Amino acid sequence: MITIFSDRHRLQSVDTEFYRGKWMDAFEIPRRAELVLEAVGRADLGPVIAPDSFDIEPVLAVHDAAFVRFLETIWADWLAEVGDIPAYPNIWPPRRTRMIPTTRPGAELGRYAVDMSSPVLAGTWEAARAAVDCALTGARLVNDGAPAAFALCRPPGHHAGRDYFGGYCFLNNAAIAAQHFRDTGAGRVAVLDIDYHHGNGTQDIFYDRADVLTVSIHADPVQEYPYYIGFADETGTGAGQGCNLNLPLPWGSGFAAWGAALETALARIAAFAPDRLVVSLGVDAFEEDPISRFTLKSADFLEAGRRIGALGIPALFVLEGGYAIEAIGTNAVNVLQGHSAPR
Ligand code: OKP
Ligand code: ZN
Repeated sequence: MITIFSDRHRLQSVDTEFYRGKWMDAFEIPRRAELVLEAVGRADLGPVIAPDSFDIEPVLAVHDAAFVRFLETIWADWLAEVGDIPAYPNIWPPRRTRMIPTTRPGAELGRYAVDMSSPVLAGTWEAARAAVDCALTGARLVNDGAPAAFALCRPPGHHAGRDYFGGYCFLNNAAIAAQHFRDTGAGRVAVLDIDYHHGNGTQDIFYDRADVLTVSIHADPVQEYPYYIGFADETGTGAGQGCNLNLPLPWGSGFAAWGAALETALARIAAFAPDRLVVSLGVDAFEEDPISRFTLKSADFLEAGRRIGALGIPALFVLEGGYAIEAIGTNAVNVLQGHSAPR
């Protein structure tokens, strides 16, 4: 399996993040991607290539144009007004607000940001674009006949919606790849999100569509980020009714419950009979993950990969979360190796 990796991911790097009222050591750090890359090498998974450069069109196919313009330009505005420090919102718009454009970067950040976990830096736009390029290059490899490819994306993407960012995510790499599959001949595409956190951005992007099935296994949003969204009764709207499946599980869930949810997810995907599968590959359901509360073991990720592989659908894996530094590489590569294992 080919891995697509760009070292431009390092342009998104902070030492601390604001969490529960304190500045803590950041969880979403460049080292994560380097460790996954090392594990790919150790496992002899296959070649590692740099991404091709794609233009902005596939990004605009899923994200709002004004939001994309904001992401591209906000750093310059922040730098001019505030200086060379990470850019955070200083207000969020309340309900029933008119959302009139402002001249101030701190207010524009609040218009589009959902939380405090995703500061914009000098290199954020370039890093986010590089991650998109990795996903699109992987999609191209799958279109060219590869049974699977691994986009080693960082920053992650699945919390980025049509016109919002947060949860360490700026552009939705998996959704952009899924839409690209549609735009290059796939009639139906499924996105399976196995990250511990609900793939709210991906759900948002495809919620009213029948051509892209979105399925997510995640912690109950009553207890866990991103909260408010990801409940089992969210099944899609309009033409997309029935094309979103949420499988929330309570804190403490292990492979007994998680593996059963995966079976439900895979049965739904098989019934949908997609031409392409995008897997939002977060490995933060791991028992040692510092911000998560599921109890999967490293071997469970191998089994998950095997079961996904048994679908026999050409698949693009897109890295999302996973914060247990010592195990993230093993766990991500276990999914990929399970997927490639002969059956
Ligand atoms: C991104 B991905 C921990 C609290 C939660 C945001 C979590 C984003 C998870 N600092 N902050 O889905 O792994
Ligand atoms: Zn996550």
